[in-house]
Amino acid sequence: MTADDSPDDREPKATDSDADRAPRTDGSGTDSGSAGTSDDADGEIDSDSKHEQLEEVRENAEGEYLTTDHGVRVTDTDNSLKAGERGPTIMEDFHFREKMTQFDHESIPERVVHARGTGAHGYFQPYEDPDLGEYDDVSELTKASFLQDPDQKTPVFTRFSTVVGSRGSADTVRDVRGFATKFYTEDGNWDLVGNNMPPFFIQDAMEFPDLVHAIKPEPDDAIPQAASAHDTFWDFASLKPETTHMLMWLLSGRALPRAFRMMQGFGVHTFRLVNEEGESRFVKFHWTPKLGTNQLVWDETQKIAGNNPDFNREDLYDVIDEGYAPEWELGVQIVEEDEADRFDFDLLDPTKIIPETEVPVRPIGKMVLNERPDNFFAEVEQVAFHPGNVVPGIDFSNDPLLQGRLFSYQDTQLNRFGSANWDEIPINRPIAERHNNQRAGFMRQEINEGKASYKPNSIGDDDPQEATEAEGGYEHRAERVDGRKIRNRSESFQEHFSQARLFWNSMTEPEKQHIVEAARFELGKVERTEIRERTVYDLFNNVDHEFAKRVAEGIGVEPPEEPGDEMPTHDREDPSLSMENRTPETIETRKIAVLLDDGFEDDHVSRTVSALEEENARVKIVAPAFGEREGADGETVEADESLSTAESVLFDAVLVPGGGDSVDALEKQGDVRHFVEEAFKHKKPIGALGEGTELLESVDLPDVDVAGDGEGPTEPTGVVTCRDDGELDAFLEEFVDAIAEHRHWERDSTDVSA
Ligand code: HDD
Repeated sequence: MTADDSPDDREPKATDSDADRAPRTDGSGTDSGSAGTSDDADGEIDSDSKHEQLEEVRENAEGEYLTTDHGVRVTDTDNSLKAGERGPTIMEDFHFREKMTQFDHESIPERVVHARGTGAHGYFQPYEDPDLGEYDDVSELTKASFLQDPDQKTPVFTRFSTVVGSRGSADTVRDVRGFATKFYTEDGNWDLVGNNMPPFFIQDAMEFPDLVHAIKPEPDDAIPQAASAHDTFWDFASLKPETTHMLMWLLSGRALPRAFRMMQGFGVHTFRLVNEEGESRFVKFHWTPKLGTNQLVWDETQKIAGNNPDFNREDLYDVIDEGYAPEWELGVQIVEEDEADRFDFDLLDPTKIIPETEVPVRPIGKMVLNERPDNFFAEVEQVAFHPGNVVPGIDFSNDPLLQGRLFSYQDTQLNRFGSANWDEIPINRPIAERHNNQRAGFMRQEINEGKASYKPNSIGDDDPQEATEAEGGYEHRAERVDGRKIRNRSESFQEHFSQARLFWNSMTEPEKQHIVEAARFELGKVERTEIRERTVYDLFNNVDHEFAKRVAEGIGVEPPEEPGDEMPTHDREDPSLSMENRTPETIETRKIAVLLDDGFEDDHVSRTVSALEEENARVKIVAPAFGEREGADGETVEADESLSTAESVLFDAVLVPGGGDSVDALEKQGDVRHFVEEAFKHKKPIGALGEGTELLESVDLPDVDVAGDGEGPTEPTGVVTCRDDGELDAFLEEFVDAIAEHRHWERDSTDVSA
């Protein structure tokens, strides 16, 4: 639906000045309350609308003179104005003063949580034929206009983040990831401010400052950075059993995503969808990545943090630059209001999920991120989200965590920007028109015409007018609320272990082992024995007895003899919780290192590179040094990376082509052997052709039958070899399958962190 062809009941309300009133988006350019006309001449919102709005504030210095902020051309920006060549600087030097003042003020407070992040532009598009099961049409669920028309693309900006670390911390730490999306809809901005894990640690916003104080660096020495593995966090967690479910997620591979484009997103809270008839249903929002969910292993994350602390940030921009726009499906879990009580948990409790075995996720549209920002500060740092930014058709529930967030985000933006006008910053400005009587404050951008900045007024025809619900006005759902003021926790919020156990039960053995090893690391870093014991006895032993024993054995705590009193006995599983069930059969965007030197087998390289690229993998030639490399038959390739810049941890798979001279040269390099050994240790697929197989033999990979002499395991290990060029096609097929599998956990399921 477009602003121009909105149905009659959404026209502005009838008054004498009707003829002057502009459509809901400021495409006409008339009476534009929002500085920066954004959309097409016909007022229609499309995927370019935000881009066009931002175009008005973009600046490009190419071929231009250097000027002061006030537009005066500058003759010399290296030397301050002095009284004599060796004399003191003169106050009159306006260029020096301005340059220095700008510099002195160019940092703003970082976000108190989620300080480290990155973002990209894109669009959201409802599906043509949404699989809505009992609902034929999304309009039965919600009147949100941007969800209705499959031809309409609504611009979005999404910011991904870690939570705990400061702005300069590494990307690959063990942490929750933020997943916040601003939809610039024709009805105003909707911010879906979620995480990559569906439950949360606590149940009431009142506890949030305590949670954050506990997990952030400790207050006396500001150690450790970007880590939950320390006393104060586990002290807090062990005293709050409601954290248990989320702790299981935090200890799992979900906390080490391979890429932002390979992680799910969740709105976490139960929200409401409301249709034109005013009917409301509960909803949970899900983002599902088209590329599936994939994780790094712990040892790898530590090395990447040193080798490339911008690993996830860079990955997002690299794939966009290389033409692969990451994509997620937006899905909803719908619960009728009168069915809210049918669950064994409270829908308002944010430490709980709705298992997909109970309510399936229905896809309703897709998000594509296809444009990187031009300026990190102006766009990624200044983007400001607020869960209270909703549009008609989307409403809140009484989840006490959500209710508190509705205060906190507006407040935190005041701290970050020092002004209530943060919504006027271009990246935050809606495309929908804005008209109200707010027109002052620090850094006001808009120039509001007219004398009357109050209501009611007769001087300005009483404009701007309030809209009725039929005219698109936001009407809060008239939920009946009746209660006494009370400060306590509902009885329905008191069970904390059942879903933690569901999560544990749903893991594969390598995933369980990952959780155990992560817990051993985290608690191993905890100095106080009583905190380690409390976590094992009071939390983990109430999830699963075996789990608690396995952790205890690794951290010097006496393993519990009996299961905890509160341990649920159910053996329910939900396959959707295991990342292993979410690995798609595609190798699209996987980064594959081809290790070679002069004398490589030309045919091996050309055929494998083209076969892998055909599958949309990103192939990088890694040679001992940068520059051109010549094959045995004279073909040349350019090295994308050298052994000084590339390590196996930065790749998803390794291929060693044949060619005697090439392999001989590689074999002499310790870095090459380390590359292959480490890729193996991290369970990555490895391919070798011809003489390349000798390289694998020389590094002596454990339990792999590289020699092909039957001395070794026969089960698949993700190491694919080919000695006969006649079998190259079969090799390629097998290698692609091995890459699609992502990691080969069966190599050694007792050593997941590697
Ligand atoms: Fe929050 C930032 C997600 C609970 C208070 N939060 C922030 C961001 C994300 C989330 C993704 C970064 C947004 C960006 O990229 O700029 N927060 C969540 C989720 C929660 C949650 C999924 C639980 C369901 N948050 C939560 C509570 C409070 C806050 C309970 C306080 C009562 N969150 C904030 C904040 C931040 C923030 C302090 C810091 C920077 C900002 O808001 O803009 O206000």
